[in-house]
Amino acid sequence: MAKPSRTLVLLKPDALQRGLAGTLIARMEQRGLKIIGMKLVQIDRALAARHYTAHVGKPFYPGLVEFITASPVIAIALQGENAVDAARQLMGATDPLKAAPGTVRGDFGLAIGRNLIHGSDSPEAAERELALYFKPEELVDWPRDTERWITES
Ligand code: IDP
Ligand code: MG
Repeated sequence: MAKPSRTLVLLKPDALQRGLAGTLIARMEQRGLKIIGMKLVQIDRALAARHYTAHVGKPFYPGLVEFITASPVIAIALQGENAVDAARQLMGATDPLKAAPGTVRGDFGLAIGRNLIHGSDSPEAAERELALYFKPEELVDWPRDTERWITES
């Protein structure tokens, strides 16, 4: 049985500007991932720097900060078996032109700097990133009545 894990997803400013938030949330629900936290957040430069600390100094970093701080994001905490991997698979490759059809980036994106969605890339990154957006009490570990129809646990 896979270990339940948590992950952080951000619907980036382009997703909200384009009116795709509901569509993208629906994809996560349909996949069976359980939402345990969600909020609208205006990311400031300080939070952007903490979130994207691994990318500081890269050529695309200044543009990335401009983009992610340009208008609000929706931060979503997901929980489920292999939540990190499932969310990454649902997002698709970083470059939308390399993302498979059926993924968010493959279906809705064209440009690497406008790729709609963020997902943590490991359980360790997920816990670090979740703490940037959510207080512990804002994450609700609720029992889902349909759980046995979605997982075998
Ligand atoms: P990921 O979002 O698929 O995990 P990362 O390599 O962690 O990809 O990069 C973080 C974000 O930085 C990407 O989602 C994208 O928005 C942006 N980014 C990464 N590489 C480039 C690039 O070469 N040009 C422009 N933006 C980039
Ligand atoms: Mg990443």
